[in-house]
Amino acid sequence: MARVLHVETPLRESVPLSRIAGCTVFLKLENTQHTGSFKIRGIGHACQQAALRGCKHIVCPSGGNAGLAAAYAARKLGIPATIVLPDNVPVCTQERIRHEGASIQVYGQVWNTANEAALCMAKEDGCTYVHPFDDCLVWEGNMSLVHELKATMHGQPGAIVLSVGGGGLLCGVIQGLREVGWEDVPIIAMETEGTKSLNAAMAAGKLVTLPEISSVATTLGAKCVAERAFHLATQHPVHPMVVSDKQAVSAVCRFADDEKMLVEPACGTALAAIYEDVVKKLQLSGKLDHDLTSVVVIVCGGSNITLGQLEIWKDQFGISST
Ligand code: PLV
Repeated sequence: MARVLHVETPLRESVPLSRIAGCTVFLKLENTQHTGSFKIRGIGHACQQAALRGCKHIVCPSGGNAGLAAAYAARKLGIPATIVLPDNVPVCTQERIRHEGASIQVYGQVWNTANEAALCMAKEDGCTYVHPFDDCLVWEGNMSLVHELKATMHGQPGAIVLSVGGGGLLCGVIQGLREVGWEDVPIIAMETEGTKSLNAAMAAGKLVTLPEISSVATTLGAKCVAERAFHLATQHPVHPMVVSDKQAVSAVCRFADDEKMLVEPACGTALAAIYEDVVKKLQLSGKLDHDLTSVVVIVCGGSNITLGQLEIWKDQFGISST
């Protein structure tokens, strides 16, 4: 019997963010998942299906959060797991993964290198390779988020804001919107300058592989988005937008002050759509309606953050405390 490994997350109206945006902002609090990010939805579903097919060992290459989700899912399903990480994943996340009972292998400086190593390891008999974003089971699992929105909201949102790494969340959200009949809800797809693989692909009209990843939003660091993410983004009203690392970190700080929650820069990247007036600018340029009923921000969460690390980034970017 398949078991659901994610929880239904709260949808909370944010007065501070609504005041900034000039319309009602709802926060879909994926940071409240057991493993601290939305990743458990898709990864949990993929691991479960692997277990049903008799998988003996899960191998997952990750920037941290997918690995944590895979380690949690594997523990719940009683399967051993190996999580393959690049060397920029902080100790705090590595420890959480180990505490879930998984073993860790560290390869290279970016997710793509860790992924190559994971693909080799997964050739062993009985191993199942779980991709963090480019897998139809992952998209299917991520769709549950939209079904929850449909069940909780009184009408369809005016727009949805989310971060894009490899585009697994984007795929799940677009597929979910189609399934609930909300296919005209625009998506604001946020990336940092150093991880802008979707922005680059949309500008070029084809998939683009970035020469390097350079951003504090490490979990958005996929050199190329999934083909399906690019394909869906050309069919759906998607506005790909970019913020700087400083803006992403500043959003993390302001969100902690406003909502008393600590998230990593990958999530700050989505929150910066409100804090840096990205939504307002899209309205002014006529790309989004002037009178948006509401905006839903997917607070994707993330474990790659500590108060100590935040202090270091604040110093690095010259962000003062409020
Ligand atoms: N993180 C993946 C890929 O990293 C991972 O292995 O953890 N927000 C957070 C907090 C994330 O952890 C991720 C992906 C994203 C957003 C982006 O999701 P995606 O890849 O589905 O677009 C390299």
